Amino acid sequence: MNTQIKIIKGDITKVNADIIVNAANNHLRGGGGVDGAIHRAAGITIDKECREIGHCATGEAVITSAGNLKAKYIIHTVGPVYSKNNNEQQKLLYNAYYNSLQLGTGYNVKSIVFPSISTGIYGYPFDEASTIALDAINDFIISNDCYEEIIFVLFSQKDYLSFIELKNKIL
Ligand code: AR6
Repeated sequence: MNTQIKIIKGDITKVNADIIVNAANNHLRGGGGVDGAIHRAAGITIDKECREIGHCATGEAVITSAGNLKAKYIIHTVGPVYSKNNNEQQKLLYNAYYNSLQLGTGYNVKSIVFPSISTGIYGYPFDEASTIALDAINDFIISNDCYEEIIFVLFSQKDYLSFIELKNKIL
């Protein structure tokens, strides 16, 4: 099976996919940005599941049901807070994507959608973060073909156009 990489613009809570990935915080408490939007749309059962799990280390991923969303699952991953020239952070951002993809393979799903992790409140420069995201996805699909579709959803027109340009360069 060939995995398609799709890039769309819009609100992740409206995207049709089996798994929605959330850019969460270590305590799994719904925050602002995409995390807040996902928790609001999914409803209170997700808050409860997240409280039971309790914690997610940066670069790791955990899974819950998707509550009121159309998706089957939400994978909550935590990206790093940006600071300049930090190799460890690059690796943690890479891991956030890779570990989310890996975790989803155990759930008999065909599609997964990512937001642009760490590029909002956590301050990662968009192009740098997107390059890491594309590298992680590329590495993953070389040895795994369980997803029919890996989707990126970008919130702004500017991010959407930049991401397409980077994808054309990298993949
Ligand atoms: N759909 C798609 N993308 C969105 C949406 C949406 N509804 N809303 C925002 N974005 P951020 P982070 C984009 O800040 O940097 C939370 O408080 C946004 O434009 O949501 O990883 C958590 O609890 C940006 O490009 O995530 C953590 O504390 C991208 O999503 C912290 O923020 C990521 O922005 C995580 O910060």
